[in-house]
Amino acid sequence: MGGNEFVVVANRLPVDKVGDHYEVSPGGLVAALAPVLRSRGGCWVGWPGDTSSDLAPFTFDGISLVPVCLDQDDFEGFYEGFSNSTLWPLYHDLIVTPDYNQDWWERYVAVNEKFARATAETAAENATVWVQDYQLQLVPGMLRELRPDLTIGFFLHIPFPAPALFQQLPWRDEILAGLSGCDLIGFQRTTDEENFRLLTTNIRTGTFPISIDAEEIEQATESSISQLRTSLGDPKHVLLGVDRMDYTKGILQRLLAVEELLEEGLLDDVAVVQLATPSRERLGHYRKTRREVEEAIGRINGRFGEIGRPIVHYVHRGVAKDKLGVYYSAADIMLVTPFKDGMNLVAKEYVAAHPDGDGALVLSEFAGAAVELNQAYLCNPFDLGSIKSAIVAATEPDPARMRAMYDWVMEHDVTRWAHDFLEAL
Ligand code: GDG
Repeated sequence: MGGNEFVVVANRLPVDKVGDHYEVSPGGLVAALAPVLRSRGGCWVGWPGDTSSDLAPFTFDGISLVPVCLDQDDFEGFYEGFSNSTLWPLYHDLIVTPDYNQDWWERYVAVNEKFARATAETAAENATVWVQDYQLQLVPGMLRELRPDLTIGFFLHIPFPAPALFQQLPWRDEILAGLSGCDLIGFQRTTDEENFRLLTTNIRTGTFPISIDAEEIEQATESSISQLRTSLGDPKHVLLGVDRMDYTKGILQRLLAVEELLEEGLLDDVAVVQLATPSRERLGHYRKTRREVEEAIGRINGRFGEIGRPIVHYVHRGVAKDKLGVYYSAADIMLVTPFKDGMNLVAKEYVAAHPDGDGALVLSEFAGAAVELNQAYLCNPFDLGSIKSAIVAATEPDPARMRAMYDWVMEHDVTRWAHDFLEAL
């Protein structure tokens, strides 16, 4: 037993190793939980992000961090395998086919055990523990066994699938047993919560849509915006996509929609900026997604671009946070077209960058964000015609719609999300 009254357990620690030191990894979750961790004398249990280090607990920026070290086999079986090749596609409604592999499952159990043990050792008597996301669904049940005194919450950042899909999982009973160690499970949308409740009703659940650190989104200056637009050739319409390079995000579909609009002469004088952060690059489905996206970009530029003036401006690297803010501010139309997404914080960040009501958000109905941002230009990403119509409508946006969404996002930020969950817990 340790001395921490509040423990956050997440797959990743909120730090990245840069050279031989650590830096806080930017993200809303850290921003929301850091004040709670500091004021309640808490700690964060998680994996440091590489398989080489055997790291002792350390304090960073006033937060105590408890590393759970993973070796290469853990990384491949637990992380790349069961988490990202089984659960991720299954919970995103089989956009690609999940692989069911007994060895990966055994690694998932073993790694969840490591997390549960580290948490049990660090939590004070009667402490509150908040477990995050699909990688750690067995931790609540294991913790309940080790430490019956704890109050345990769990939040699922990704969707929860319909029972008919979930029941494919050979280890469905074990996952449900793991989650039933919780005092409260939080979901992004009521549909996720309802899907879960069709399987079991004796666990307390709630819907808590996650949000962003709205104050952190800085309004870009006029000069940085006009500089960016000039570098794009001063087009009439700047369209923007910002995503991890993931098959759930529908990046190819939005490019195909733009291509058809150009072909039909329904859109012109346009520049598309697609920022895509590299993600899970050793997995075949991710490599295929990247290949298809890059092929489409090449084809669109070849067909409709001019020398020195491509249609699609593409970056396959991480972009600095302040730079991202300039892109959000400069974009006339934000394209968020996932086939399925727990929430999609990019949609909320874009809205927060438009306090004056300018800009337009094209948003998939299948993103959790569509529940709150229902004033967006909604589309069905499985229907190219629907994406095309939403883009065309967004070229003449109604500022009242953006203003309403802006007010909503400013009121419902990530601090409120964390507060609401912890209150309920
Ligand atoms: C999962 C769920 C849910 C992206 N590129 C860069 C960059 N980003 C930042 C964005 C945003 C975050 O990454 C992405 O968050 P999303 O919510 O859009 O998507 P996932 O990574 O899939 O997150 C999702 C979320 O968890 C939270 O619960 O909303 O549904 O899938 O904040 O700004 N940041 C920087 N450079 C980049 O190039 N600095």
